Amino acid sequence: MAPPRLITIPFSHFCEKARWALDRADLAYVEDGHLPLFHAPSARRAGGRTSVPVLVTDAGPVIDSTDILRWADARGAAPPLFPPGDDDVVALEDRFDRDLGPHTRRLAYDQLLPVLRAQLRVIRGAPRREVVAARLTAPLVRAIMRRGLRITPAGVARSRDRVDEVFAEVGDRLADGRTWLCGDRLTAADLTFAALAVPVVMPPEAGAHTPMTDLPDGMLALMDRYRATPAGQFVLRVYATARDPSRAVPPG
Ligand SMILES: N[C@@H](CCC(=O)N[C@@H](CS)C(=O)NCC(=O)O)C(=O)O
Repeated sequence: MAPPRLITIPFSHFCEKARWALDRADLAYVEDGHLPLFHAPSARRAGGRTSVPVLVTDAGPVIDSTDILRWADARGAAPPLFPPGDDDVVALEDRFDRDLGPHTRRLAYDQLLPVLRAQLRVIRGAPRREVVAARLTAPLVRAIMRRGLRITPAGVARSRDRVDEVFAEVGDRLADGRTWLCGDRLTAADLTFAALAVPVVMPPEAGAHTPMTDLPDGMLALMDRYRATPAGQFVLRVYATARDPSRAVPPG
């Protein structure tokens, strides 16, 4: 039986969330990475909408990162990311998906789109032809992404507030000295928070898929700002202790 295919944008934090769950459960898969915009035909062909990750399995596509975590829970060897009956984990995972992921993404793209051509030189895991095409059409790609992600000064300010709010909430939860957000081991709440915080915290262990060189000053300032918070420190710790670096090999 062929291993499932994980369609991704390699540096997408929602894709990192899914990839981490599959790696952690020791489930085999083949990653099929694409650049943003170029990813859509593959996602659609696989039976998804346009968003990734999509896990293409023999039994059909698994279309959302949360469903991929549950798919991994049902098949993998690791203790489940969603402990049965733990509503707190379900609620936190959902909150981070809705109120953190879209906003860390907007803050990072706001900083990185102006240096798109330089970033295209360090991106790994996407087909060469897509990188060349994106480099040739960089102004158009930049404009489409700014419009699609609503990257405006007001949108960026709103996203900063939302990220601050979620980071403060997580910091409050950790203030009693606990190791994990819920219970006494890693769950979907920790994994989702850490993965969706990657665009603003940039833990080194995520560097195989998220390019971290040639970052503009604004991006470094963003990273310093969030790394300095208790929630940012938590992200660095979760990555250092729970993300096996031997699995963080870039695709292709
Ligand atoms: N709820 C989805 C969100 C995934 C998502 O937002 N993916 C982004 C990449 S970070 C994407 O594919 N955006 C392009 C698009 O929607 O066309 C999930 O958890 O899988």
